[in-house]
Amino acid sequence: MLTVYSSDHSLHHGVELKDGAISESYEKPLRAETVLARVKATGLGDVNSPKSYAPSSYVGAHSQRYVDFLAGAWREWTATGRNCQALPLVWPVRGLPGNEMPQFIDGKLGFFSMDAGSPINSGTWAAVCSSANTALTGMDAVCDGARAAFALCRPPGHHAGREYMGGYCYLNNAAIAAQHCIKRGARRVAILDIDFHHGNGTQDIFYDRSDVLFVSIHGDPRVSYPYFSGYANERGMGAGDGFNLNLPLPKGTAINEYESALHRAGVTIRRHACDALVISLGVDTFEHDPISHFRLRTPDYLRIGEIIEGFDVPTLFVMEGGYMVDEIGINAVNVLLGFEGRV
Ligand code: SP5
Ligand code: ZN
Repeated sequence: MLTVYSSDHSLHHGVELKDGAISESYEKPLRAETVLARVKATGLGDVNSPKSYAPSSYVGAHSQRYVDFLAGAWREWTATGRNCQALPLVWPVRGLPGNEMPQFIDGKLGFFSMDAGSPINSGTWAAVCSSANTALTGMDAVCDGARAAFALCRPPGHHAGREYMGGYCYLNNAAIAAQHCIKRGARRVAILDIDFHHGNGTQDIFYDRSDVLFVSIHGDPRVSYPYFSGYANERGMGAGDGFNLNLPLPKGTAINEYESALHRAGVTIRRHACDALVISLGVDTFEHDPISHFRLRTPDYLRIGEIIEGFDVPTLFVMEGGYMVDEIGINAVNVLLGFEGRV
């Protein structure tokens, strides 16, 4: 299958608050390079660069003012005399009115974020655009008739909501691709999120819509990030009621229980009778992932790909998380090889 990849991802390299100190983020450039190396080593198929798309292509999944914020954040931050990474430090939580967009960058950072996991530096916007364009290019291939394509996106996207960044994410690549597919004439799209973490951003974007079904398999939010969404009783609202399915699983989940959840997801996805399927492909479900709690093993990812192929829908794979850098390439590409029947 076709892989879409841009080296522009490396323009973004973030920091992270960990154990009371700032350190290099788990979400680092080497991740994407490791996956690309594996794509080439296995002969998965051609590797193309993304086409360029206007930032207006990101509006729909996101609001115009949020896209404007991301595009201008670094300039506004450095205009205050600072040259370090920009991080939010105050948030409009329950009890604070929080409805008014602040005019100053420090306030905007909090207004447009869910956590301090998405730092902004000089290359962040360029990298974020290349990541979204990678997903859009992959979706164009699928809309043009490909059975499947792989968007090797970095930074990831599924924690980014309509108006907020967080969890290493800025633009929601999977949601932008799904929206693009609808814009190109698809009547129904499904997004299946198999990253370890709940895809809260994707849920947020499509929560009140019936055309884009969202299904997520993830660590129980009572004990896993992002903590404040991902419960089974979140089923959508208004026209979207019944078009959001969360399948939280306990710490320590291994392939048997995981496969059952995947089959449940498949039943709902088939019922949606969609024109295209987007897979938010995180491999932080791996047994040795440094920040997660599932116990999937390397061969399990082949099986996951086989099962997804059985859903029988044109499929765009969009790279999300996965932080065991030594294995991330093997595990992510195993899903794709499994899909192609190369097991
Ligand atoms: C795209 C994606 O996978 N984002 C994940 C963001 C997770 N951010 C919070 C990480 C907190 C990790 N703390 C666990 C420490 C284990 N030693
Ligand atoms: Zn994740």
